[in-house]
Amino acid sequence: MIHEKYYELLEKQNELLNRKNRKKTDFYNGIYDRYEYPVLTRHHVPLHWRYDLNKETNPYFMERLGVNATFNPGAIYLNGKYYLVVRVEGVDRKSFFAIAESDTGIDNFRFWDYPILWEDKIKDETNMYDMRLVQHEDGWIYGIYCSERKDPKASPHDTSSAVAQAGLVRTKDLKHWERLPDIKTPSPQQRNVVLHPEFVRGHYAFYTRPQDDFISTGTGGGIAFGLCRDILHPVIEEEKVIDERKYHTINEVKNGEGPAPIKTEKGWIHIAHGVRNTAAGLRYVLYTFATALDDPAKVIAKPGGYLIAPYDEERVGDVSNVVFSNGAVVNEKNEVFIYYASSDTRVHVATTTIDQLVDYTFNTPEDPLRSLDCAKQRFALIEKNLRLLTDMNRRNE
Ligand code: BGC
Ligand code: BMA
Repeated sequence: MIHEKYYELLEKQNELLNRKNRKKTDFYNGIYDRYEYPVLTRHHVPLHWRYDLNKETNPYFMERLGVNATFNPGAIYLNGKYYLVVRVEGVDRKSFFAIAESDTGIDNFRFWDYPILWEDKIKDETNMYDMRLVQHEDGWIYGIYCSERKDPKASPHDTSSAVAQAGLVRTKDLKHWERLPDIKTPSPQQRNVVLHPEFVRGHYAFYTRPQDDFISTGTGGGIAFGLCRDILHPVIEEEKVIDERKYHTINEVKNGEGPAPIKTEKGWIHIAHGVRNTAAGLRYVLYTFATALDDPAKVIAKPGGYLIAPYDEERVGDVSNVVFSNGAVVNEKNEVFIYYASSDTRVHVATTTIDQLVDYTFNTPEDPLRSLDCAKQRFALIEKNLRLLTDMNRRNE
């Protein structure tokens, strides 16, 4: 017998799943829109993934396998639908991947019946998260995720040191997944590895993020670029840093490629995360840069500062003061949907267009890196505007 509480909770959940989302009216920057509600929270996860519905085996209708958070989704737009490969984190701290689908991209996301499974080939892999989904021109959809395991070199009493590697999977239909070997790079640890959607000089091309340690990037200078000939034996021999971390910027401590870059007429647009340290811990924001169409490793534009930072209630969560993105899609109307999670807790969407993203990325002034130069930069804008305003006033007299 099914517990009566199930139907009560189901009704409430359906209200949440059917709720229409709308643009926030109290937020404006001309670059993108924010939305009233997150597109996914742990409350969107199907009840039958969490409760045993049977009244005999679960008389109190307890959550048997609770879910802590839904965040950092990979994203893909296929046949008119928006799909997210969501990082679903159980109350046991382990994450797994699950697909949620929507017709609008801004609301009504629904999880498929089951989370994603593939053949268990990497036995020491403990945790999996932050998948980047890429439709590659070779015909496959690839997923690269962070595959985390206990550091085999850790001393016997050290039960937290870990190694992060780039796990690789591929699929044609998002249903059947093939686990390929981990991607090897010259760096001892890797996170935020992303496949470029096109071949570059006949090779598979990747954005990587060299790092010496699990948390600290150490000598890893920033977002790097590397090539590999054979995706079935994924070895990147050389990583060249293309977007360097810099002192006293939004990415002073770490940065990493977000979703796969978006192709536009003026260049590839990259959305990345930048991290700086504060007395309250690390602060994660998103920023963009552009690389050349004929050389995706060559940066040709880089706006100063961040594109998206934690805003209002986004600031607070399991890991507060974080926004992170590893999924963005473009539909046939050239509308861009940037999926980002706030504070490792829930998923939001920000929408814009290719034209706006290009204008923002190519026409936002660069970071001059020093306070007085920043003040001069602003001074010049004010001067230009005041001149225009005075001219207009004179004309109207
Ligand atoms: C967590 C990630 C985090 C990483 C580095 C992992 O164990 O699951 O969310 O980014 O540690 O702090
Ligand atoms: C990491 C990422 C994310 C996470 C962020 C903040 O390094 O890989 O999984 O959102 O830290 O905790």
